[in-house]
Amino acid sequence: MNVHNREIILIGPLKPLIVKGLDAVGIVHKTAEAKDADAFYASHANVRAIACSATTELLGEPFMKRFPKLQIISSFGVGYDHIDAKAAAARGVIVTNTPEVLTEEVADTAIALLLCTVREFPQAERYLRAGKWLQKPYPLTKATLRNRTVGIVGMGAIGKAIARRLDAFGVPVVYHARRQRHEAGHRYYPKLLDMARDVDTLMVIVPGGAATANMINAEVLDALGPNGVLINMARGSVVDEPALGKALMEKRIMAAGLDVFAKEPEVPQELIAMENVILFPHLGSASVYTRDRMDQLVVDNIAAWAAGKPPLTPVPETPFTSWKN
Ligand code: 8YV
Repeated sequence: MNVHNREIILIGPLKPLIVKGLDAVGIVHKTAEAKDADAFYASHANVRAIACSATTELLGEPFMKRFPKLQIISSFGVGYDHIDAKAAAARGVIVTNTPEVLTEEVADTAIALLLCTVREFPQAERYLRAGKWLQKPYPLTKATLRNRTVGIVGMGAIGKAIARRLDAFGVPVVYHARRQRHEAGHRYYPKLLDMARDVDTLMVIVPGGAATANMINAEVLDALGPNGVLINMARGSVVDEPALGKALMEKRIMAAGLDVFAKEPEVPQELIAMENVILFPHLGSASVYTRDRMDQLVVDNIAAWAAGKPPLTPVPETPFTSWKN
């Protein structure tokens, strides 16, 4: 492939590792530097490769149609609900994501969020900083992991890494997923509602998108009950946010730990106002170490494409056979 055919559109922030890596592969056109996005895309309509260095606005059929020769979208993040992968498949476009390199980091964050929510560590730290410990000790926490059962919603690679950690903690784990994973070694619930009824803690780690939209709704929260704790490490779209706010307000569940929100970075004021909600600014994978590995994988998929080799991590909807002409 000559250099002319190796033109790449880069969508998203200009992270040094990505920019340097792509510069070594071909000519990079940066949306971050474009004054008018429409004119910019129109002037590069012949590109065959797009790299996204962060999750972006939805890249659907109307977007892909602008690039008739497109062969690959190399996307940052394990989640790719911002890309219509079925539309890509229909156009012969390969979509790649960045799985595995973030699995353990996100699982670490999930456990941290769970512990913070159940044992109120952020609140206790605020208490100390406010000088209140000098008056009296922080109250004993109502909740503990010691008498809880965690129902994991979604048993992919990250779900399994979370389950492994909870096993080591001596916390009973069950799970709900689209299909049973026999290798998981935990009780499987085909129905989410049944699991929510039987456990007091839900750990949500399913992919986002239409199939999981609002799956954690008022009915599920009520099944979880007044002792219930909800942890969302997936996507904001998976939880009916107003229903969650209402359930927390009315004490129909006990607490929630949220790393993701429906309209990030906006977080509903009612959630911010509640003491029994722990809010993380979407930092599941957010260490320099792990983000560098994710960035590198975005580059490596483009480099494989440029060399005419199979992509490293195509998503299941766009399995690789050959690069289209
Ligand atoms: C990133 C994520 O924080 O990989 C994912 O799907 O949600 C996170 O690792 C996210 O992509 C930020 O843009």
